[in-house]
Amino acid sequence: MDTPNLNEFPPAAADIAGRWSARQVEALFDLPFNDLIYRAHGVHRSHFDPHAVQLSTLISVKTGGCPEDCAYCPQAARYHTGVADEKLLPLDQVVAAARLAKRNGATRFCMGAAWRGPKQRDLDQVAEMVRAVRAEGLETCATLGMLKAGQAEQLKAAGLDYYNHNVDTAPEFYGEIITTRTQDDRLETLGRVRRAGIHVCCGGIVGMGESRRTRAGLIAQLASMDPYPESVPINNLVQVPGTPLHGTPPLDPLEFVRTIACARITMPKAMVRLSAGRQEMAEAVQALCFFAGANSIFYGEKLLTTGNPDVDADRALFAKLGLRPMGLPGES
Ligand code: SAM
Ligand code: DTB
Ligand code: SF4
Repeated sequence: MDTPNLNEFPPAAADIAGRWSARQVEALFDLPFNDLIYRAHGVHRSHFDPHAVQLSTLISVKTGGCPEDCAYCPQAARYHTGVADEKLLPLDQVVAAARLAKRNGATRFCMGAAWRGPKQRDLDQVAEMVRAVRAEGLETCATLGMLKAGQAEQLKAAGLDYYNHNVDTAPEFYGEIITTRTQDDRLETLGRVRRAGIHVCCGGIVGMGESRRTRAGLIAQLASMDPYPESVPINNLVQVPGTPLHGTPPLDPLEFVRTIACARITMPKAMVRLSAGRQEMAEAVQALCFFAGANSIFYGEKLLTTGNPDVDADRALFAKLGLRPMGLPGES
């Protein structure tokens, strides 16, 4: 008698409407590793040049002192992590950092602020930063927390290309990580961003002690957004002493690769961003992530407050793997 193929049950495919349930994504996670990354790589190749990786440089324009309680975050005022509460950076410093990022080969500059959401005065200043960075010939991205009515439109008018706002984890695990705002609050901001015509950058974090089912639930939630985000950052938790999640057993690196592969299969045309956690990740694991469909990274020695591989290390890795930086849209 033929042995039933358990990998086909439940089917590792979306439903007719293209939506993915957590169970369907979990079936992808459960595939033998080689089957999963072979499939992901095929999807990747049919939509993208497999040798091109998009480079974004991050800057923290407002660091620390955040009133939220995100259990992973070194910038939450309530945890004692040694991150000081700083003022909004002056415009000239932001422009100087953007010029350097461009000279190093980045095509996008992402400005992050440790706010629950921007006050109107703050937003006016960030809009000036967006204008100035765009005038340098870079794509712009901002991550400022929750937006109120009209704020996304103001950012769009200033030339903002992307807004990053993560759902962070699957709905059933979210309350274990953040209590000061709900996932619905986040979805509301994402709706405002989408309606203002700004590209959506939305992803999450793994390695927070969640189950495989929860990781599958995160990917299913992102993939079922209509449309799914243009950019999907997958962060591996950077454990910072003083945060509640410090000391969480680390995720098996191959499970991280599986998460990237599932994001690629379920969101074939999205830029899948291999985000936080690269400094702690072996080069061979990063190489597997690129094979499994990751095609963008944060580039430059710092994320917001924590470290990232330096430019020379990434250039050497790209040379070893035959990868090259992706140009701006419309450039060859
Ligand atoms: N305050 C804004 C917000 O939360 O939307 C914007 C900045 S916040 C630092 C941006 C994202 O960084 C978070 O949503 C989270 O996914 C990610 N992040 C923060 N701390 C992290 C850590 N320790 N490890 C991995 N990702 C982290
Ligand atoms: C995202 O998903 N990851 C980036 C970016 N969006 C803003 C932030 C990672 C932050 C890691 C911790 C830190 O450096 O403070
Ligand atoms: Fe504040 Fe953003 Fe950090 Fe949460 S992730 S504590 S909102 S800076």
